[in-house]
Amino acid sequence: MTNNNCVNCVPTGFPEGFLWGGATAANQVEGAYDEGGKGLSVFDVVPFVPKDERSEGFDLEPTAEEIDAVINGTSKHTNFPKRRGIDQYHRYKEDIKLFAEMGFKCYRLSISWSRIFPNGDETEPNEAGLKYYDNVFDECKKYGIEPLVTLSHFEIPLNLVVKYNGWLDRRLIEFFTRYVKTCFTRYKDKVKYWLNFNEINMIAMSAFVAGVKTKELASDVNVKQVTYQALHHQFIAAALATKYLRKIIPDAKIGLMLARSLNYPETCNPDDVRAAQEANEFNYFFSDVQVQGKYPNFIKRFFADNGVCIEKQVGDDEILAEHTVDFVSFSYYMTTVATADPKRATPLGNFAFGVMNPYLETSDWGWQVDPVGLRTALNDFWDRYHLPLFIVENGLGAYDKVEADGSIHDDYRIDYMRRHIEQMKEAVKDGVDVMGYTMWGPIDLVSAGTSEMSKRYGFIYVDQDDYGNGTLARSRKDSFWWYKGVIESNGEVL
Ligand code: BGP
Repeated sequence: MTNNNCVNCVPTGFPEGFLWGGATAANQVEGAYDEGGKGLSVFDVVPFVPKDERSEGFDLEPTAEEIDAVINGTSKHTNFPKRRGIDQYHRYKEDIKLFAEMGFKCYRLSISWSRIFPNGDETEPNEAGLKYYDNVFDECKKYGIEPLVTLSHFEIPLNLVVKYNGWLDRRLIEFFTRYVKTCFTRYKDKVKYWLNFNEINMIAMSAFVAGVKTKELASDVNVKQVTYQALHHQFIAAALATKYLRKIIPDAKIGLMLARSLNYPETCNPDDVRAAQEANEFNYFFSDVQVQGKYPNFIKRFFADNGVCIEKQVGDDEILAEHTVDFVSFSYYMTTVATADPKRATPLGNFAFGVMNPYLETSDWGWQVDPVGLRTALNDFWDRYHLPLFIVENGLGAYDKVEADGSIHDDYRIDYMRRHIEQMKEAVKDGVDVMGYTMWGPIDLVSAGTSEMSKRYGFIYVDQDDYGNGTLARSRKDSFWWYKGVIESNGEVL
């Protein structure tokens, strides 16, 4: 019970208007990679590689020859799952209707840049691409679902990769600015919540997500130099997106998006504690710049130690300082354990590096499940920034079994979600301002890291396998009904 005369009054649950929903990305759901005038995007050339042939960690980058071969149709690969997604391009009405049935207040989706500017560097947008998203937003509106739109979810037009080496080239700022202004102008009456770059810190794991072909660099080139130069261009572009949003849709809000990595020290050995602190600071670097409007001192030390010198132009500092974000959004899947002994650290999940935590369970894909860590991560963020927080990805990738009658009893998914939502609620009670929760993959989709369909996140099952076989029919898993109840009760019935 909240007593307004009492200094220690705390919220007892989720606020009214809390944005419950789910999140997807164009390249993982839309398919129709060459329809409606769309150009190729970077993930359209990433093939499916079976588990036993895959390298550990996050390595998606094809070589320049492989990209050429895909473009010329001479590639040895034939299975490119992100080209087909789950065919949402043709089925968005059915999918949004199912989201509405669960009671979604918000649907996070991305615009595919190469649907709007097929080559990325032309001056006029593609009307068919713009129209597609008009239809999608109208469909959301029909059910009172608020769209939350990511401008760039690892979806850089392939032409910008081939011709400019992606974000390494400063001209990308101009192209991106043209694209975001086009989107803001077109959708100003339909979209009030925007995100700039999905998991902007993923660039540190793979610069290819920003279109930079690191495999082609000469052996004496410092990959870190290239990576952080490309990132600098993204930071400027993100700040300019804020600037133009304020002009074009003054009542809209824009957030950054970070892959949140909370690092625990392996022991209380001060060296391990310091290793964890460094890892946490490194994670915060990507959000600090966008919230505080400048590069933090600790990263300048990191740059100096690693021979990185960011080339900036006159005015860059002012752009960063003047156009910071309105809210902080992040994905949360796992936590990591930092050690001072680099020999003991190994890749974990898509983006993490560290040692296994003996106190946590591990998913079928080796991701360590840590609901309490979500509460800690939320509190840490809040203490640092005092800006509204939005969990825009959280979920469990798992194998599902379809019973003879078509039902899917995914109690493991319900258990995962329940425990995370409980901890999110604890954070709300701690006084953290959380504006919403869009779990990842409300409908099964193609995995970002592995291009698998069999790694399923959804409340809605999609009949398709890793090779594109299946009817694409949608069906409700047990978790569908559970999440509906969660939203209906505003998080009271878990
Ligand atoms: C994040 C991405 C998403 C999503 C998710 C799950 O890194 O922003 O696009 O896919 O991770 O990862 P995966 O699909 O590899 O299981």
